[in-house]
Amino acid sequence: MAYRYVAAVLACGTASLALAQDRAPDGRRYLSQPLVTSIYTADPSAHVFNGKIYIYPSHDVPTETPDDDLGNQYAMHDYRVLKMDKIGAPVTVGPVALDVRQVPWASQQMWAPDAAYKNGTYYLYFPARDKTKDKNGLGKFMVGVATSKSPMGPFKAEPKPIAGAFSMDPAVFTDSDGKSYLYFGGIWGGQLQRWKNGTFDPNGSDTDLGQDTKPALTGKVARLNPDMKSLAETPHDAVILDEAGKPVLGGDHDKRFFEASWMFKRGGHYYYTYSTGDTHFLNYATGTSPYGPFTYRGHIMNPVQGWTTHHSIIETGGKWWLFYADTQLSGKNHLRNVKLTELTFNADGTIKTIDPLVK
Ligand code: FUB
Repeated sequence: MAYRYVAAVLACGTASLALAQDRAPDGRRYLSQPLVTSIYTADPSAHVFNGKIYIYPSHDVPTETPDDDLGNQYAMHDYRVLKMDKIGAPVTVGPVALDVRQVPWASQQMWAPDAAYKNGTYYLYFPARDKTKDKNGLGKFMVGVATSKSPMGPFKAEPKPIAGAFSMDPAVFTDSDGKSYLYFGGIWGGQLQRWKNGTFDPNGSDTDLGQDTKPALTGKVARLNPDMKSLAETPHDAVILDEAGKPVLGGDHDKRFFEASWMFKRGGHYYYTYSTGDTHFLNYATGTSPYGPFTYRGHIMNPVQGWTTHHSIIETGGKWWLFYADTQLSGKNHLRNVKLTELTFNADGTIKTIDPLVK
């Protein structure tokens, strides 16, 4: 078996957690190598601020908690920001940017974050369980915001979660007119199925949505106020339509929304991208408004090694880039490593599907 010390140079001299193998257990070769090996990272939200690339990932940590459908194995408690001057440059791993103990309302599970910049302030958006208890003895997922004068943090959390936002996986998109939108939501462990009409049902279903022949649950989108810390409106459904113009059904697991919203705009078209969760695809759907509806177009990426798949997409240096994660370093679902690869478009604006594992 061939081994390589991948990314050791990229990790700025910090010790590696593990050796990265060239090939997955099934013999296929990894398309890309981990960006950092000194800590475990996932759910990378990449941005270009002041000409540099900053990645806001989840910071995965070891736990003895076995895998379950609520995601209790994802026991993360803080965030660290990654920075690189340009694609391919060495990656700096920042110090702790925000810890759950510094968030007055949060109890545990600092899951996939995102960031934004406006008027000299950086905003970190993050989900975490609050301090209430549901039937499982766990808090409900809410979305918070923290601010800093530096893109690397440290960030100071607002005392309460963002009113009107809920569930998890926040992603902020700022349109060319300067208006910003918060996308959020995720089913199963993300509890989106428990929020009906904006109210949380503490005894609601964990995974059984009973939705197979009905329109699938959707991610949510709401415009942010100019303060970037509050919603300007009640969240809308980010509806995904199939090729026939009908809402994608809950039973269509290869197409329906599960988690990991990410919006970008290209050629005047809004690309709403997301994960299908239990079928492990990254998908995209396009529309003419940040609110949708969005028409399903296809897969951005086939399944990675590992259960989750969560990404971001940016344009920098004249090319488009997909940031994603797999479990190359650990082989464990909850100990992931972020990667990147180029994203290419066909002439008609469709995306060329990427295979993260190649023969
Ligand atoms: O990393 C924890 C959770 O797993 C994220 O919030 C989801 O998007 C999935 O990647």
